[in-house]
Amino acid sequence: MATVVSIQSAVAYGHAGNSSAVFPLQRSGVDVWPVYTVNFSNHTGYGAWRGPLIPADDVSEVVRGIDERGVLGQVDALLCGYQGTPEVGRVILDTAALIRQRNPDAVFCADPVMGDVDRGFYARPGIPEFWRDHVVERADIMTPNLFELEFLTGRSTATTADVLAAAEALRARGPRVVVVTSVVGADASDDVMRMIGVGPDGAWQVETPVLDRKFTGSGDLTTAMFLAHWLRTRDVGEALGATASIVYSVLEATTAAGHPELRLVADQDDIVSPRFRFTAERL
Ligand code: PXL
Repeated sequence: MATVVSIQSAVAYGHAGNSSAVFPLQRSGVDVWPVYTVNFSNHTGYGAWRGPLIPADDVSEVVRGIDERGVLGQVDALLCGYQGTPEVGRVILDTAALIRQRNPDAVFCADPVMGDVDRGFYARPGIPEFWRDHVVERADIMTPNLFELEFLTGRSTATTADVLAAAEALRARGPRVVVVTSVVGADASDDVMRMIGVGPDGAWQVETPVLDRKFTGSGDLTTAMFLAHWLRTRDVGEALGATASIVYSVLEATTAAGHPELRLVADQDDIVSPRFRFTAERL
């Protein structure tokens, strides 16, 4: 069984950050040690929310407490996403270094959550630059959406070749594996959504139908599932296919239920045996 430390937000209502990642990881057989960065009522996509950002020193104390149990060497991966402040970003980088010290084989999987084509940048000022200037060079796996990939690399991505070139440019700066999510359009049909994964053994893509609504927390679910299946298979194509199958199935169930938040609990069987199956193809 894999073990993951996941440093992300908590929301009481709904599913984003750790509230979107922890249960699906557990349901996939991954032991998760969640560390929280904010304690919000709901995700920020609602435009209003309440509850505190957790100060960086407090986040750091929680990690230190885990280390004092002498167990960080058991950790296979550190997962991180939405960051409330750049100070918490520094704690995440320190944690990545500490885990690597305790287990040199551990991987650091970072989802550079900062914005998307619909909302633009929603991370607080300084966060996008922190990702670009400090996290990219330290991460082993990164899962930007197309909007985030363009910011991180300063490239525009009108075609599949552009997406691949940008993903390779990001890989050249650090991460061994880059998974680009929410690839719509470019030179493919407008009714498919693609994920494109690039790793040491080449590039892969997987296509799913576009669902006619927006979701929050789906990126957090995607990164968590990719990490779970990457740890299981160490194969970009396999992990991409499994991830697309699970995420599309959950989003389809959420859409059918007309629910504003991901149907992760009601639809949990799709995490283990998704009703819809997609396979990645080589690019
Ligand atoms: O899905 C990313 C995310 C995570 N955590 C919180 C958020 C969001 C996106 O809006 O608001 C608290």
